[in-house]
Amino acid sequence: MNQPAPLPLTHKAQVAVRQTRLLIDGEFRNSLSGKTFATVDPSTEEVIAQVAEGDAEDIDLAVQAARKAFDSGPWRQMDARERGRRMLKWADLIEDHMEELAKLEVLDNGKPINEALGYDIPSAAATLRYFAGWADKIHGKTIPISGPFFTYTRREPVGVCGLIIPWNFPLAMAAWKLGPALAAGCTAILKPAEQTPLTALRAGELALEAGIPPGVLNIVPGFGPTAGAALVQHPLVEKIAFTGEYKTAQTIKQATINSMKRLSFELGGKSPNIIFNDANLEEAITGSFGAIFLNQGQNCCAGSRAFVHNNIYDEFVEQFAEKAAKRKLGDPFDPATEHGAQIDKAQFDKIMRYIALGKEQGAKCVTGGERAFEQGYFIQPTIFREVKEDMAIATDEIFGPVASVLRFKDINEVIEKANNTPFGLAAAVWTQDIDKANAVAAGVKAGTVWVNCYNVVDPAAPFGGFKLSGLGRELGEQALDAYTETKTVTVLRR
Ligand code: TXE
Repeated sequence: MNQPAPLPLTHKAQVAVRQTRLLIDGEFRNSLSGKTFATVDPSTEEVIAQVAEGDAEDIDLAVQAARKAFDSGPWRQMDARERGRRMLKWADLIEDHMEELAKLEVLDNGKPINEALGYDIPSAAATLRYFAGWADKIHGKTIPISGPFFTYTRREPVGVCGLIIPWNFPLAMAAWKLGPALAAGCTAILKPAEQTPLTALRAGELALEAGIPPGVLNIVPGFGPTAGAALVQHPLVEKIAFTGEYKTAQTIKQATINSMKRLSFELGGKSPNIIFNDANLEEAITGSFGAIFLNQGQNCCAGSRAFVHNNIYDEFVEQFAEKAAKRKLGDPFDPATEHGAQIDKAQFDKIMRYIALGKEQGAKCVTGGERAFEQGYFIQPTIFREVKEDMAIATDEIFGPVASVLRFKDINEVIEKANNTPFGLAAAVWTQDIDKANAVAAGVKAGTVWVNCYNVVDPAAPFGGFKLSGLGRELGEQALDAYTETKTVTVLRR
């Protein structure tokens, strides 16, 4: 193994951490226990700040506040258009603070500044704006039932929502859940991931400034087994929306088995990315590259299994590896950096374990495979060829910059291989033949299929998983289903 070089720190972070306390009932406060936890910069491994650590008693306070705001506060009763207007104001404020929020995200998460400015923060604003537009368009139907009755439905907010989010796209994930929840008239307790609490807290300040009333949005950073579990189990919470590992989702399911809490889950994947021999190779390589290496591979829909047609396999792997070897790793605050750090030591170790397993099980590592710098959780973009379907790197979600390139000969075989996974979040196909594209789109069990593109996610298009990859859909009109109850009202006509 080569000795990793020192991390070249070329740009100063230059962002103040303004908010580190819990947001409960419209006020920022310390945790009741007074405990704090350190949030760490993954690119330097240095502590950024101490953040108030929420526990069961803080969750209880936050849930009580959200309950009161739902039952007797103005949010749900408010003219729906006014609710939308305040959400739009919040989206505007997030955009006005784009640079500050992007820098906070980079500091806390280790992703390149260009990604935070190009995706994370603008997409959080766009998602809130999209759902703000729905606030006055959530309506029921009149239904012609038999007999002397007039029947109509109302779409009512589900109630108090516990929103538990991960660290890979921190502010964007918050917006995916808060957008539909707030538009529907729900109130919420957001539990950010313990690795990345900073942007949510700062955005919480902006929400108050935008006129989101006290108690409607509460933010309680803390750990999963304490704050997260307390939120899941709280009897006054009607709904849990969660993004994270499928095993955690199963724990949440177990913990709520004796209730009828509404659950929606957006979980991991092992998404197949299928490249036929008639594809435009240059486009397919660029697309497949972003598919796996965006956000250092910490992407639920990462195209981690590239299935490449036998006739173009060698050419594809060669060019793919050349591109990976040129990728610019380094200081995430440097605008030229393309690839930042993994989120923490646990994820770094997990990825390095899979890289070692790939080698042990006989796959050929054609590029990368090592720690990039002495300091920080940087891993070189890594590509394996001659990967067999039963190898751990082809079956498990690695959640890191590790691409497995597999071979196939014909369309039926590749559809079967693509589906040979317990996951079903996304898939992609690269071909110039519309019939092949449609056959793959119909044949793969995945919530999203991209044709000649990858990672195209828009607030208006539903996103979610088949099989172990989730339950329900986020984004788009369908997301509102997860935050509303349908009430049928039948009136006797005299
Ligand atoms: O996830 P967790 P981790 C996958 C990815 C990654 C693995 C582990 O494969 O390597 O999961 O990551 C909260 N009750 N994804 O450990 O634990 C936790 O505090 C309630 C894919 O970070 O699922 C955090 O806020 N909440 C994924 C959130 O759950 C609990 C993104 C996610 O953490 C809890 C992240 C509990 N018992 C990881 N335990 C994606 N789909 O994008 C933890 N949490």
